[in-house]
Amino acid sequence: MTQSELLYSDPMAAATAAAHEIIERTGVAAHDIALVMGSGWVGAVDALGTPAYECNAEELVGFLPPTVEGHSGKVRSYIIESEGKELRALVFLGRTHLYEGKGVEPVVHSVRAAVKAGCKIIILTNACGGINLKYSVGQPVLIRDHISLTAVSPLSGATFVDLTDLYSKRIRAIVKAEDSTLDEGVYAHWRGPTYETPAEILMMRTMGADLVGMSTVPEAIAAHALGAEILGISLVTNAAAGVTGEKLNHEEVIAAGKAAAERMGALLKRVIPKLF
Ligand code: 8IG
Repeated sequence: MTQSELLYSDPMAAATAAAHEIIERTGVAAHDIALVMGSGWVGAVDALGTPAYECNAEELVGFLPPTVEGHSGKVRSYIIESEGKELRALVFLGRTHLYEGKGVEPVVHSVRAAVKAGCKIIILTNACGGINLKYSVGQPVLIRDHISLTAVSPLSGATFVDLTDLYSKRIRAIVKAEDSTLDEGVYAHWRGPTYETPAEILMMRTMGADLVGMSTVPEAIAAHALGAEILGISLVTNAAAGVTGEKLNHEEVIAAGKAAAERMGALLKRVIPKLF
């Protein structure tokens, strides 16, 4: 069986195989936390220092080559030392999205591998559109809850997982204690690759969504189902369709992300030791 066949026929076995490769390559028996860095967030990892290990994701079982600009497809291992603690962080630079059309298995493969490699907490970052009129471009927002508009779940079978506290209240409280300016919002998951129409954004706002993006939700569900605690942080990099009358483009996304990356990287470095 090829690696790709294993990913689709037995995704958990593929995740376990990737985790064993990570353990072997890094020499770390159990990582503590994983971070998935979305569009524009790659600069935030500079604050974590120099990685102890790095490889291209596609060298590991079940990972696809990257397809989107700004998603470099690297896996890194960091040592985070603070307050007398020494933590191991697994960092994924870039992710696979539903809009790539390869199904949900590759989308959630990294977080499953991370949990299998020991991670108890998963930090999911993304760039998104702001639906709530109070947000400005470049503002990071903690995800409080989500609305899945894709009808896609990474789970199948009779796995009735409770999602009441999907985005950990405990972790959100710790992060907000560190930075009281951080707001919280509801993230709507849109398959893409098209952005929304203005009418769809009005629908989402009416439903109670504050943010809209094309990632994070399947990963949060898959990691939570395996028992991990989740923190989601969205960087508002554009006003959603119809909010300002401007058209949306990918360059705007990359530029706004870079500007906020430094501040968020420093925040993550301070916060991570406080989570354990
Ligand atoms: I960055 O406005 C980013 N990602 N669906 N809509 C959706 N995804 C996004 C948007 C947006 N901005």
